[in-house]
Amino acid sequence: MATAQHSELNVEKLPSAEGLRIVVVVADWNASITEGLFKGAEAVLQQKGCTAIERVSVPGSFELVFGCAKALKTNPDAVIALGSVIRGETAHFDYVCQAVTHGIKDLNVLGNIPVIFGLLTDDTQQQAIARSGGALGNKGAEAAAAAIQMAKLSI
Ligand code: DLZ
Repeated sequence: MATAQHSELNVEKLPSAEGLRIVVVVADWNASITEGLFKGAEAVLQQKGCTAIERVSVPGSFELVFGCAKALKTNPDAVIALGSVIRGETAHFDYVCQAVTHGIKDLNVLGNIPVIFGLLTDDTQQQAIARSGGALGNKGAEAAAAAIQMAKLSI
């Protein structure tokens, strides 16, 4: 199980995002959580000078992979997937989490544009609140930082 850790997000140290076009695909399920994730991502992108942030909505986290695949066809510099899956009483949680994880991994392996994994997979709503702008930071902000770093990756 992941321990409750506050990440070391240092926005100052990130490269500039000026000139980048970033598509952010956001799931509507658990909307108050995913809105917090989007706000965190948007703030970091704007702080680093990105003026081309495009937001796309999908119904739930399961649809993030399709949304990201479509976004990739528009040739952005990076795509960020933001969703929140909260464990319920059935195995549905595991199936959705695995499908999204593998789907986004496949998009990264098969393509040449980074797709960032900003999916919260929590046992409770309190855990999701803590990670979407609460006591444990904002995983959307961290996803945006990863997107900038990966878009600027030079090898
Ligand atoms: C159906 C469902 C359930 C039970 N829970 C969540 C959730 O916690 N987070 C989320 O993003 N989506 C959930 N969904 C919706 C599925 O992701 C998907 O949208 C539907 O199964 C339709 O394909």
